[in-house]
Amino acid sequence: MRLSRYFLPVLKEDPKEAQIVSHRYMLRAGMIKQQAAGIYSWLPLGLRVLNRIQQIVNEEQIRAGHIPVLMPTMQPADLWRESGRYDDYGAEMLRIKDRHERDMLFGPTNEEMITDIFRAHVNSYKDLPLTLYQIQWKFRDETRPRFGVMRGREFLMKDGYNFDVDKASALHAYNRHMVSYLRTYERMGLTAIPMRADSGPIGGDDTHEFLVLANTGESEVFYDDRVTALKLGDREVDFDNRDEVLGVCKEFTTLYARTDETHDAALFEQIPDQHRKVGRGIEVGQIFYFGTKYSEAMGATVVTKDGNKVPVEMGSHGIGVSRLLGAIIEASHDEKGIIWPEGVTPFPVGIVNLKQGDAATDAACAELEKALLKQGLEPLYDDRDERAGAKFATMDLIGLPWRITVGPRGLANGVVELTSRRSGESEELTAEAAVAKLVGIYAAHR
Ligand code: 5CA
Repeated sequence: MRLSRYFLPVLKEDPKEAQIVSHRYMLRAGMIKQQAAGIYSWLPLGLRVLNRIQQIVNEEQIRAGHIPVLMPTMQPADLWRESGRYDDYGAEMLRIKDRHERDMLFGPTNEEMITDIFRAHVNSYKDLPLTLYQIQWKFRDETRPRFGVMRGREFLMKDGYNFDVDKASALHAYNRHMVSYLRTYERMGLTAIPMRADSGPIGGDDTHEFLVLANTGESEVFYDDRVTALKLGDREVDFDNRDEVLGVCKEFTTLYARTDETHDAALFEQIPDQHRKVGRGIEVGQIFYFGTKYSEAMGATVVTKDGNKVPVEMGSHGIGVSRLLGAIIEASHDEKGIIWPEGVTPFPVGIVNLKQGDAATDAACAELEKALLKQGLEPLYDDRDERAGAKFATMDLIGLPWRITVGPRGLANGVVELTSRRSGESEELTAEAAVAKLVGIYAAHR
């Protein structure tokens, strides 16, 4: 992509409505535009990151054996009357009447609808276990939408639902989600800590939230700081092996880590002083086990091996896909702008041409662009007729993790400059060596 032809409406001034750094940078970098309170358009750069995040979520769900579906955003109220939540959900639910005066709503979550799909098509233990998930827009008429995509009214969520024949199998599904989420967030360059939480309007007795530590987070968190050092890494987990999956969950949930909703002061005091921490966190996901809450109310049953008809065991599992952009920026930025982790960056590398219009420099940039494209690394090439300082400032603001700077002086010596956004360090090397180095770096992320 050439910047001269792209749509990157960068703002020079800090937008005054933005109270936190991620919101400020998303507006300044031309990633989103607000259309109403808590409702945003996704501009090209923001959409690229949103798509990367969705891709990672999809890959990790499929790795865990979960199956994608897509349900509508609009739902009939009658489904929610069956579960009893139509009255319970309150003012957060956006209620709409169609032209026939039928009660509809913009879905805030999909337990009822997925249960309806299940009961229409599945009735035997032989078809279980089954986990269906989607990535779809949700609407919650939040009292205080704020911080940009962090607390939106319309927001993108991955919501997954497991169906199992008994409680032990459903708890395995819960654990499987926990492990798949750990890997999902790590691939995005995040440390997200599973914390025991409260189940709120979804219901049920087992639930964990995943929190990214950040002082702008909306939740107060209490934890043993040794949890922040735990990493799943690229170890292979057999998602069908219940003991192995449970083992990973135990590894990540044994140290104390809770939100204020479930905080236990007595337990907390037992943590050694130097590891006992109170902080704030951004909730980027939550998993729930709620058993037969919805299946019983809505008549979703299966026949077991012994021929008994039982309500199916369920849980639901969410990831805040659009919120993740905010969380990643809160966790990874400096005073110049965003620093995207390689896993989610909108472009893997930027090219800065220091002397636009100079035939040799233009040709070297075009050739570099071609070589990168050939390796599947689409660069954002700043080919505008601008000062070097302005080009660097744009690159720093939009946060591509790598930049290649091409100028006549370097070319005279046969080199370009490769700069890391994170460390600020540069090295001079041939264009071929720069491409090879980036190929190596991104091999671990794609
Ligand atoms: N049905 C369950 C799981 S599928 C559910 O709705 N869970 S939830 O309420 O915890 O939402 C899942 C995730 O969506 C949250 O962890 C959070 O990351 C994200 N989320 C929730 N509300 C908002 C919002 N107003 N703006 C942006 N993201 C949100």
